[in-house]
Amino acid sequence: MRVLTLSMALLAGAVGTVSAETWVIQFVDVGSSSGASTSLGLVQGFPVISYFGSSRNLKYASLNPKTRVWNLVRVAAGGEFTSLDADSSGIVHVGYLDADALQLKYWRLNQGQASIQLIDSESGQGGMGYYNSIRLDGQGTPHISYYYWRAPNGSTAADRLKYAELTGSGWSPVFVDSVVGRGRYNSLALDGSGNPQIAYYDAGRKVLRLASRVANIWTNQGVDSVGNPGWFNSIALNAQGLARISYIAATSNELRYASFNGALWTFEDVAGIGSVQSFSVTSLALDSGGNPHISYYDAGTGSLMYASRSIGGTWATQVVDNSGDVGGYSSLKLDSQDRPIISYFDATTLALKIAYGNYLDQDADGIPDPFDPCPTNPDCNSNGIVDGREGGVTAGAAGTNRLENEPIFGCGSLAGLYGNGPPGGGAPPADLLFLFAPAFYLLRKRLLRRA
Ligand SMILES: [Ca+2]
Ligand SMILES: [Ca+2]
Repeated sequence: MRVLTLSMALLAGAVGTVSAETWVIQFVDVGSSSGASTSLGLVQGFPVISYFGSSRNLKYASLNPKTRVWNLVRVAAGGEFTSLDADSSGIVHVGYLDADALQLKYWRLNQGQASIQLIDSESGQGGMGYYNSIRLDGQGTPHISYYYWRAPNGSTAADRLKYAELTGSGWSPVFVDSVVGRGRYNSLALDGSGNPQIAYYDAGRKVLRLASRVANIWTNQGVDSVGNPGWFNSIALNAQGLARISYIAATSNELRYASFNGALWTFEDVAGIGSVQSFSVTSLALDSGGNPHISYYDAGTGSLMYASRSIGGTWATQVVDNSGDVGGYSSLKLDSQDRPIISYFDATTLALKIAYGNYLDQDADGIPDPFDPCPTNPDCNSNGIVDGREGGVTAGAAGTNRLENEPIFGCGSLAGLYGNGPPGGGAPPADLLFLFAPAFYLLRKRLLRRA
């Protein structure tokens, strides 16, 4: 049985216990056309972000707890879509697509010691696609859901949802759902016993699905089939292990929220999103009371948005940032006081940004007091630039270890896609657009700028 609740998006603070957040916004990486595909974590309360840096690199930004400076590291060539989780001991785990090799890889950072492992690959022309989601269980063991995109013969008609977890020193990939056409958008959550649940999109039937594994047996169910739902989903589990999922219904261009009570699903249309773009990622987090909070992109206004629902069941939405075209690929976390922190892509300045909700910022320089090395002077280095707009510094000797040292534009050239010239005579094939969306987007931006 389907229960649909339409809720008006109320002005923030108008009703209920949801208060209007104040937002402090900082530029994290302003170089190398950075920021698409971001994933946020917190290490002892300090934010860390894995992200995609042009032309195709996995990058990593971490706020140094001692210096309060953002350190930026280029981790690996080929890295595109990433997901990050940090365990309680401060070890950072990142899953990412190596889009050069179409391999799913794992980067682990422990107190400055880094390593990369191959999670899954395919022979011939085969390989993995865009979306992946990594989560840690109570023991700090990483689990990841991802998308098998292309078969060895180059066919994309065998695409399916996969899952792997680290067992001992190796990964054990399995197909979660044997039906093709499923898994392009996927997100993973683990319950208190480490049992995985994966929300994913069924492109064949245009259905949001949920797969779960109990006692080593995978089952799945259709969740929602109204309005082409399930795009850019993000899953979280409540204290009872029941799924909550944010996602986009693509026909109605709506942000929707689904919650399960063990027998029935309830659906709420939260807000309109204008239109669906390649970076219209939603990101869901539950606060300590189990209330949902969602960051998302409104393409109608080019804004980063934030939606919260109070205990009373009323959704409030709020503009977080609307300076330029911002808010794609957002990633939301709540800190120990349930304050929201969001990483996202600024498509106008091509920067990685972060927004902090309800943090104090005495000098209004975009850096919250707890993270500001100079909390009462907005231009501490007297260079005429407000400190929060400067971005971080590329880590060298004083920063995190660098694994690879390739030049910014040295790898992953789009020339392989388009020959030596830019794409002309129509759009690239949909599957390429999908896989290389950030790279294509950045290329288009550059071409438009030159024009
Ligand atoms: Ca400040
Ligand atoms: Ca300055």
